[in-house]
Amino acid sequence: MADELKLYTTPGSTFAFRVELALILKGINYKIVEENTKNKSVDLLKYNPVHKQVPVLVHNGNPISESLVIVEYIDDVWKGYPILPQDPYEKSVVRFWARFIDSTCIPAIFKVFGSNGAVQAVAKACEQLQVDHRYSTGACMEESRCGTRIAAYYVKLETI
Ligand SMILES: N[C@@H](CCC(=O)N[C@@H](CS)C(=O)NCC(=O)O)C(=O)O
Repeated sequence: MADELKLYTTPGSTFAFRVELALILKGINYKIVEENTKNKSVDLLKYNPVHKQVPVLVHNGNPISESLVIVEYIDDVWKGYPILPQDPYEKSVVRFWARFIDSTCIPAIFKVFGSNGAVQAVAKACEQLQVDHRYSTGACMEESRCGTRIAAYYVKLETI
């Protein structure tokens, strides 16, 4: 029986886009279920009762939440086009930076969006992005650098 994959998303969600990118890289077919985050469906609340957020990937009826967890799930189930390195140490480095970006860079950038360019918010985002630029190394980090440069462009810290 073919796999049934449904991705609960909302327009413009960068977290859901991260999951779509993984599915596209692996060449996997999936259906999109578009959510209105101001009026969430019963299914979304059932599938992600803890955070009540998109993205949620439902694979043959099993829901998986949190974009980084979903990307790792996809990488574990479909072996073609590996996303994470196989070497345990290299894998831990990628996980470290992915969590760093989610826990520090993204919140700092979101604060800039809501701050009308307030100096303190811009300075904080700049500091977090520079940490990423300074310490992330290796080929697998190119993606992260590229992501942070695009983010820096959007918050007008850098020109591309
Ligand atoms: N840590 C979550 C963040 C997901 C997230 O922030 N989703 C937003 C859309 S981009 C959402 O569902 N917002 C609605 C809400 O929080 O009520 C992940 O990585 O999946």
